[in-house]
Amino acid sequence: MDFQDKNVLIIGSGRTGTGIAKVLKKLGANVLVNDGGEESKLEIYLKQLRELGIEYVIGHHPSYLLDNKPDFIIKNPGIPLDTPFLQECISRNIPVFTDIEFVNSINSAPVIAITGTNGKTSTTSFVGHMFKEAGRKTAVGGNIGFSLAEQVYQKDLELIVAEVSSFQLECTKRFRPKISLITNFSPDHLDRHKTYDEYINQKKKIFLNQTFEDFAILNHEDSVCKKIAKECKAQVYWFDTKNKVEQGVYVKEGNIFWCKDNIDEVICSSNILKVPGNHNLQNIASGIIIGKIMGLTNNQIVEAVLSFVGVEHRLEYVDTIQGVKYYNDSKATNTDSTLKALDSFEKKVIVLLGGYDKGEDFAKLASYVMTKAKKAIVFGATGDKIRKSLDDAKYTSYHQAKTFEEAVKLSKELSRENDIILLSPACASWDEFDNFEERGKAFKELIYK
Ligand code: UMA
Repeated sequence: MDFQDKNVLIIGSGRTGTGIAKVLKKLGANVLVNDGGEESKLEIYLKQLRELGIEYVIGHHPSYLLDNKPDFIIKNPGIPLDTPFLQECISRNIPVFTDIEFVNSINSAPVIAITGTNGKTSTTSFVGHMFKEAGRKTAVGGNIGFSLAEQVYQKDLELIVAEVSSFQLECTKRFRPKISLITNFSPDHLDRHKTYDEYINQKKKIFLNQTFEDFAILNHEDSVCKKIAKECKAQVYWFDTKNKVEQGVYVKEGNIFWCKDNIDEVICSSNILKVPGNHNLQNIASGIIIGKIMGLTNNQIVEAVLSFVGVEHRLEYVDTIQGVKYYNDSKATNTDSTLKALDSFEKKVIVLLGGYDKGEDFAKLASYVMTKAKKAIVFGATGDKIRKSLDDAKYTSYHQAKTFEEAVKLSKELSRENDIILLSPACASWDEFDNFEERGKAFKELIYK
């Protein structure tokens, strides 16, 4: 698409709205940004808009913004589509998209798009790392924390690696990555998508526009992936850490194998990974498929596996203080992610659980805490709800703190030498923080206080 003189209304600044506003302005569009938040809290973004002479309206979403009918609207993925203002846009036949729809209009480099309930950030990081290490000019962005539009607005790019969320996929029409990858499925964001089926429907959009010239990578250990595979028109590759697959990557007797056209070859041993847990093995296995499809050599792939140490806020080892090891897994914003974190440790941990209530059920988490946690500290908006689930599971080694800060303090007081303290909250951070990154950073400061 040519953006010259297009009238674009961007709803919601943040990293995404601001990023795409800046890029579209540079590409000749007439851009107006509208954010319903408080001006004082948005200064970091408004400053960037002013610098490029981009106009904005802040504090509310007035209908008059639609009077001269923008060509289209780009909404921040954080804003639900059922917001009255967006419903008004739709009723006035103004198309509403998210930023990822335009990635190939900004840069024509092949897009590798990665989604799934958990592991998408780690997988995206690994894939980006692998291509950068191999000397390919690669942009990494999207839900991982950087505006995709800004990352891809550069010359001579060879590859775009995008982490995409259900919130971003929700408003896509033509988004068509060269390679799509779904890590796994479990119920998440039900407050937003209402049903699990609807959440799956949004995620599926990652491959629905693909054709046989494209590639779709799916998790062979995931029942939903297996079910939706028949809807893929792209060439399907599988990853599995337990059983052999016909085409893709699998793990057998401690070795990672690549299999295509009935030929199996060992890539490397699975024990060379620096990142802990079977879920990380899955992430790396899926990433290796991308490396192979894109023509990396086995040596290049193995070098990347050896040098990949993981992602900040994702089972990140922080420090050992007075014999207590601290891990920051603030990115675990749902129960499934926390179950995987608890599974990654051989010994029982002291786990911090709580935060914003996304409507999840904590019964399964409680049963895991029973066997995997020496102690649990529950806190924040979901503190009472998690406590109730722990009571139902007859788990008694828990303590409750009102705030996140109190929870970290309490965990330190209760710990003994050789303990592991794991922040893996199973909830979003929005009751006390703007995002999980802030929560993770706070954790990394509070452990020294
Ligand atoms: N707003 C309005 N009107 C409304 C509601 C909100 O104008 O009715 C405004 C808010 O005032 C705010 C903006 O919309 O200014 C939304 O800000 P934000 O902080 O939610 O958005 P970004 O900074 O652009 O962050 C987004 C993603 N956030 C969400 O999808 C909720 C980030 O994903 C992503 O890293 C970032 O873009 C970079 O591209 C975070 C996330 O939690 C990590 N994602 C979910 C997940 O991973 O599960 C989907």
